[in-house]
Amino acid sequence: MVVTPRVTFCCTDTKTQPWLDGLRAALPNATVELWSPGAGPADYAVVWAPPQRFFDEQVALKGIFNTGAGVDALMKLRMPSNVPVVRLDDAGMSVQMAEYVCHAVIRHFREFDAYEADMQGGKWSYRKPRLRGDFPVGVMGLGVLGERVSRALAQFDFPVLGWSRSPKTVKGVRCFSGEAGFTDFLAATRVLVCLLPLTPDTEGILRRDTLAQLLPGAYVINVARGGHLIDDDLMALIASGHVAGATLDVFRTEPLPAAHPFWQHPQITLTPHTSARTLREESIAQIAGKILALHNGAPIASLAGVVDLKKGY
Ligand code: NDP
Ligand code: OXD
Repeated sequence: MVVTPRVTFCCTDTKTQPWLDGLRAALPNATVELWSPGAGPADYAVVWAPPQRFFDEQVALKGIFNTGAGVDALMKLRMPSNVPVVRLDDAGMSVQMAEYVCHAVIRHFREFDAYEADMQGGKWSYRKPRLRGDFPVGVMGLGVLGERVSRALAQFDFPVLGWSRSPKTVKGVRCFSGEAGFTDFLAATRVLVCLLPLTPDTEGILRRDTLAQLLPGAYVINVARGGHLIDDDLMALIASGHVAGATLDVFRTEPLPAAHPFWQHPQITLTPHTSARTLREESIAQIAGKILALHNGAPIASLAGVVDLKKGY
């Protein structure tokens, strides 16, 4: 007997109809419904930031699929401990992240912001070319996104360093790991890129005492989560001159509140959490493929992107 999988979709902050249409097209033999309070039990959930009530009510789940790469919002909820949680594994995000970070690094290194201001002011002038070797870029997090970003940066001949929890080897990247490697990683880094998941271990990791260990004239690029950064510490280090500036895509409160000092800061470049967007078609194809695999009995360990609930990512 063929059992029809029941899929429930609950994504706040997302236009729901195109997702429902896409999931239905990709899973023609499944029942795919938009979740609402009191809905019947589903086998698989496709979610982004669902309310606690969702998990309180959905007690028959066999798999939870997150429509983003980061699961920090999910980890704040009470979830069943025996149900696999699967996050997006790239799904078109790593190339976006590589272009965003390379753009931010190169814009800073080549002083394109200053050239833009000069040209807008009718000023034709040259700056002394800087030495690439003076701008080692350190990538925190060498996972799906961080590894792709570090390889892309290495293509531009920047000295690239990477830091992860467990030891890694990435061609063209000087790799450090664990707490033992953190100080050496920071001390050799001038441009710091954060691509860590937000977990109890990494919350507030971009703070005064860590950023102060970077090479003088440091630059900070945060594309992971706002909770990694202590905002006031960044502002103080920019004011002291130790940090030259920052490019920030993510914030503790999103949208960034109108009164936040980042908005007006001349050395901080902001974007609205857009460095790597969830691409609907790629994501639906990935999630639907995994739902079918699980439903047909594939072992959970065979799927990419399964979250280790103890580590929180
Ligand atoms: P992965 O899980 O593939 O990679 C995480 C990396 O961080 C791994 O290398 C891991 O080490 C490392 N890490 C985790 N904890 C620690 C720690 N305590 N100390 C040192 N290293 C640690 O995640 P992704 O690359 O797919 O995504 C990373 C994050 O990017 C997401 O969690 C999300 O928050 C953010 N993101 C932001 C987007 C945006 O638009 N701004 C879009 C998509 C994602 P190890 O390899 O040893 O496990
Ligand atoms: C994600 C994000 O985690 O969009 O995928 O930030």
